[in-house]
Amino acid sequence: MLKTLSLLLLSLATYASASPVKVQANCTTPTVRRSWHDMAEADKKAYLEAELCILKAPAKTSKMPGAKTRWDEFASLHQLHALQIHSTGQFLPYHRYFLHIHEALLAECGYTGAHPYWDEPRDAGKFPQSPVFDTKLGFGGSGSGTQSCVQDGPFKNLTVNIGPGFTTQPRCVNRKITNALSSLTNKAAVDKAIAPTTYDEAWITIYNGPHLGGHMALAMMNGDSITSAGDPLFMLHHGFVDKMWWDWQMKDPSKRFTEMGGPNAQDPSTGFLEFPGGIEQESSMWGKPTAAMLAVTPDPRSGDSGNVVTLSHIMTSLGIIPDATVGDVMDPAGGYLCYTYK
Ligand SMILES: [Cu+2]
Repeated sequence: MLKTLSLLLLSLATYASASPVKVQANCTTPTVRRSWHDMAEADKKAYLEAELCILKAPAKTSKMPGAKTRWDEFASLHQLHALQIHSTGQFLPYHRYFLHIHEALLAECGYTGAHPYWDEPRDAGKFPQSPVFDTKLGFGGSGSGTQSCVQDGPFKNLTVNIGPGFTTQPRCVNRKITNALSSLTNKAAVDKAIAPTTYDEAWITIYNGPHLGGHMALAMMNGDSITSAGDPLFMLHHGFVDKMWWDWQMKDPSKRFTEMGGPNAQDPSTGFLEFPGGIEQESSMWGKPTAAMLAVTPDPRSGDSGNVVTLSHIMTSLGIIPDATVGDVMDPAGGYLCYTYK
């Protein structure tokens, strides 16, 4: 009996060290994610201060190649996963998990409030006037110079060491607003993006619609699909993308909180949906992952039995927070996550 018990304890301990065990709590009081427009001034300040703290904090793990700061480690995750979380079925769940990793980093820096998003349709067609670009209570405006470095706001003169593409070189936080493209995130575009009745169609219409529209209008980190997460504004844009998925799910919750699909890695002949030519041709733009990057990049089929994303698919942050499955993040108020949108 004693022997059985100690064997059991031993196997539990082995299991725990091999894969961190998640605590599955109930979600009784979800945090409310609000658009930047509607956040209290004090919350905006606290949020921006925490972002600055992450950008300045030294790296904590040695896993992400080229990362010097905590922010670099986070941006690196997006770079390492780039060819499996864009133009694939993983796009929505991984970016939802990515925002959850961001929440953990914000908490390390003392911010435990709700994650913000940007209700882009409110500002579509007039992005430059958005409160998001405020120099004191926002992210600063459009950058200038050859690198489009932001010239004002909290993120001016800060360095990110991840990117461009699959390189790791120091560069400024940068973006360039093209207002003519900002109408791509208007209400009509959102309605169209969340109109499909199957996940297989919806992830594509959200991806190609307001998601890409916002990226093109903002050109964060030189418009780089691999490392645009280096600009803190990315989190607000992807908060909006996550809300589109949630709005789509809420039209038929009993079905759509469990509906998953799509390929778990890019088709090499297609590559990114936003660029023609496939992975090989695209790599002339941003290079290829280095051997050090490939060594820590997870298998895109992780947890799936084939090439299609399932609820068992395992997502990783390389140790920043425990791994999670796609099933864990399907419902934002399901217990693993605990938030709602207003
Ligand atoms: Cu992304």
